[in-house]
Amino acid sequence: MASMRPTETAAWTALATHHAAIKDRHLRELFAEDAARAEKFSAEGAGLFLDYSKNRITDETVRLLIDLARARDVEGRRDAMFRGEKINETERRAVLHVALRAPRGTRIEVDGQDVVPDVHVVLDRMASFAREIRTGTWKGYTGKRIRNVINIGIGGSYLGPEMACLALREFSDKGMNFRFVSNVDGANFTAATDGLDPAQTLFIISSKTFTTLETMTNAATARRWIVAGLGADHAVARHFVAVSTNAEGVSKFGIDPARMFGFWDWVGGRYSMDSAIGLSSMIAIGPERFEEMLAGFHDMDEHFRTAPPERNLPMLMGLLTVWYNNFFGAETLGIMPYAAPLARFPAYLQQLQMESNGKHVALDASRVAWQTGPIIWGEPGTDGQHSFYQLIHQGTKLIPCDLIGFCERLSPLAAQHDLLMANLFAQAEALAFGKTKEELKAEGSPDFQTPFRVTEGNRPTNLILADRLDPRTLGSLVALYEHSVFTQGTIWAIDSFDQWGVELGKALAQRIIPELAAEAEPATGHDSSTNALIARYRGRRGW
Ligand code: G6Q
Repeated sequence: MASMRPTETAAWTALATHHAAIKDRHLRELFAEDAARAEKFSAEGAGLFLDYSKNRITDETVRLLIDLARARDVEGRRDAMFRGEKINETERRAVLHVALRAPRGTRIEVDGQDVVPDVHVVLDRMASFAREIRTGTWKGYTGKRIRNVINIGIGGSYLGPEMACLALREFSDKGMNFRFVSNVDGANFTAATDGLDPAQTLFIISSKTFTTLETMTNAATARRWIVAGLGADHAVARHFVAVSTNAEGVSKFGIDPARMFGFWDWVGGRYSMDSAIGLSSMIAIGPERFEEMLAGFHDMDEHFRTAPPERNLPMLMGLLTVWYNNFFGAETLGIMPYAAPLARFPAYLQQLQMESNGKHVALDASRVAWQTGPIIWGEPGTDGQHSFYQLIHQGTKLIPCDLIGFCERLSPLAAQHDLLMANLFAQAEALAFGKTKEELKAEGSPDFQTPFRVTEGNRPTNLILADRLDPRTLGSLVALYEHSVFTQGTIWAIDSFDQWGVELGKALAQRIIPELAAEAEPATGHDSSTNALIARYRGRRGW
């Protein structure tokens, strides 16, 4: 059994000593010393190539980080996850998103029962429904075919499908529109339905619990929109399907359970884009392409399960995050995809990582005495270069970044792809090596300006390079981060699979909702600030 406290392991102490010894070393020196550095610090798996040589590490760092992984038994806990053990300890649940992409015939048991056949039953039902929609066999209430698919869901029931919809647009049915409603702000629903014909619109109500305030509110609004638009209550049957684990809630809402696509309590919301929550993605790209995406996920699962730590992409990336987070005191991690279709990938990873590892209680129920999950943020390159990269290059904070690029272009504009990739490589180079006073002088920089133009470099990056942004690669990329998050959470001895802070958030507004009603007495039960804000809002909302 691994020690509960990572900081008490010999590996942690050794890393702290090692950090003191190398923290001031510059990537310029490290590269100058070792001609084989790029080759040594790169690894490949599941279609992804990782160059991690521009990190502030030496052979010794990697060795010690792997010692830490061993001391925390990352491999043992990984195997326990794959075996279906209940490693989500605070909810006493198995953590089996890996079963969602297990090929037919694989056996993964939860409480003695093989779950893989159930996964494929749902996938098959999704596939036949997706085909009906894509071919137009499925008709709306008035007999028109469906052209618009709107996913109503939030958090884990939204971010993955929306991210994938943008990322895989090139592979999608261009004759259809895919839109997403997540926010309880009515403006979201209004914009998503703007200009759409209800007769051609299908709503997918995606909610694991089927109780989430935002989703239930938007689902009710959608039902009214369909009934008003088509003039009949029973139009609902042809225009709504559900994705949920709550069959009773679904049927109470008025959706026939035969039109519900299920999943299971061992799939966490933020780990669910490859479950039935991905129904909108499957309708967009078709069942075959969706299967390719699952194969990409599975490729990375196999890589994570079998590759030795020194060549294991998710382990290496997880360990590097720990290195900066816990030893350099870095607070954030930037995710910069050099691919416009990955515009929502940083937001997706923000939930995946921050909801998983934003925890302050260790598995032994004591408060952690070490930093846990970093703040995740990011925007696509090259856009970010014209805004916040300034702070990464010349600010006072250390911000490790993951830069992601693809060798093949998806757009027909070949020359532009070279420009994009040139920027990616140039940024990684500039962040690592910077520009010295001497170099600037040699380039003719005026003396008064030179000090301000110096960039120190020594800013670490991981560079992930894949051949093509396609469904299979997207699956591998998401699984890479899922398992990196797992590695980090295991090192930090926290439960990466609960989300008690989110549960709290779900309850918080409930007390204030009735206090906003027109006929309610003025609120007095809160602090003076909250009471006054409620009063001001009620006085000014304009109705
Ligand atoms: C994910 C979280 C959270 C959840 C949403 C939606 O891991 O638990 O983001 O996905 O709150 O929940 P429902 O799917 O139950 O509506």
